[in-house]
Amino acid sequence: MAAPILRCISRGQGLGTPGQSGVLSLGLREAHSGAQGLLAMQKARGLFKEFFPERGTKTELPELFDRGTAGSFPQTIYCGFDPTADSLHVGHLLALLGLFHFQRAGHNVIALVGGATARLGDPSGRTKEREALEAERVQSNARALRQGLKALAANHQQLFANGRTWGSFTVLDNSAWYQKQDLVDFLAAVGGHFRMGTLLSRLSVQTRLKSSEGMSLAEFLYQVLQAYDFYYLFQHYRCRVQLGGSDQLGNIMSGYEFIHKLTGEDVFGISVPLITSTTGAKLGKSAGNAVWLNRDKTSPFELYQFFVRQQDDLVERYLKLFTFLPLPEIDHIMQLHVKEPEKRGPQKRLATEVTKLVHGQEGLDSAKRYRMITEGGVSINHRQVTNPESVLVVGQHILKNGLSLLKIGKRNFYIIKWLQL
Ligand code: YSA
Repeated sequence: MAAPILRCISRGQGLGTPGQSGVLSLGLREAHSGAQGLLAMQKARGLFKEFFPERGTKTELPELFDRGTAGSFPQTIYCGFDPTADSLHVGHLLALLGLFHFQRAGHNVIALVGGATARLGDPSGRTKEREALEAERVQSNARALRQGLKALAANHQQLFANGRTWGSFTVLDNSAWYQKQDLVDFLAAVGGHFRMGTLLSRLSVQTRLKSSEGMSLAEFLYQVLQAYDFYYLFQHYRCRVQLGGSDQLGNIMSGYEFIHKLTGEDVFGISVPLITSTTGAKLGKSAGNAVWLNRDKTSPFELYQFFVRQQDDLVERYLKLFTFLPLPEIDHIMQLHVKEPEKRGPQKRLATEVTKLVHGQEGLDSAKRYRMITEGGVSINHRQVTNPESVLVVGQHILKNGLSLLKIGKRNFYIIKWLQL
């Protein structure tokens, strides 16, 4: 039997129940925002939306990232991803970019795969209960997500680090600490620290309780597990900040309350805005509108096209959210766009930056080749080929003498000699 998990922690002073009103949403106070501060900068880009709690009891959130404050550097920040599918998607990418910004500033980040939590299903932002996932399916999804997270972190490092020292990027899975956890031990040690009134007051719970379907105990307990994860990472990795989409704020608050109650220490939550489709639905698997980061599900070309198709009114916002381009460069790109809107310069730059980050230079090149073909830029033996998946036919694309004349763009001609037909 696993040992009781909360044996060695001391009970700190309690803190009431901060409601949603404790969220600092309109802007960091002057004192919080050193002009160049990481938080203020990401707030200006629109990436960081809300900070919670508004005030710490001993420390303020910006102080955590201040190199001048003794003992505060580097910090550890985490964000969780439930393996409800076998790939990350564009919505997840925004939370990951939030982690990358911290990593670039020298902090250590943790991407936590919810191999355990995905079995329960997070009710946040959902009107219906998630279909229960079998353990084996969750395990194989979790494997795929861990791989996807590592691949993205490696791309990010390879493309942008240029020899600079960044913080670490660690991938963990919460099944590691729940797998051998005895249920009675867990409830006895953790359960007493959560108040039903507070748990019930969460928006995710209220919405579901009012729905005709109601809410299962598994879903209701989800926030307790997420809160415990935060506590676990605080204890083992000194992690003081949890980042997530704004649908995660309720769960993050539960973690804050739990940790603060047990240890008296300050921890914080940061949210990123939710990316929605043109109909306003959150982009993701549940709404069936996910744009996947795994190339077998959404090819590099399709990912590129998703961003190249963005409307003018969104593209500047997305350049700030999804790329690392400095703000003055984005301003410049937008100014050029006013003069030559038909060139769709900002859309192409956005698509290029995101495709490169997700699929590397090779993926970007492949997306551009596909795009050139679909736009009619390639012909073989004077016939346009517009389907990148076309099979070459002897007698048509390959002449009887074993030659093809390939034209790419307006001026590039190649003669191909096929050695074996
Ligand atoms: C978090 C912490 C834990 O200790 C354990 C598990 C979790 C996972 C969390 N409860 C969850 O279900 N997240 S998620 O898998 O649905 O999404 C992962 C992250 O991407 C979340 O922060 C979520 O808010 C964010 N996200 C998903 N779709 C998004 C989005 N962010 C912006 N726009 C979207 N469309």
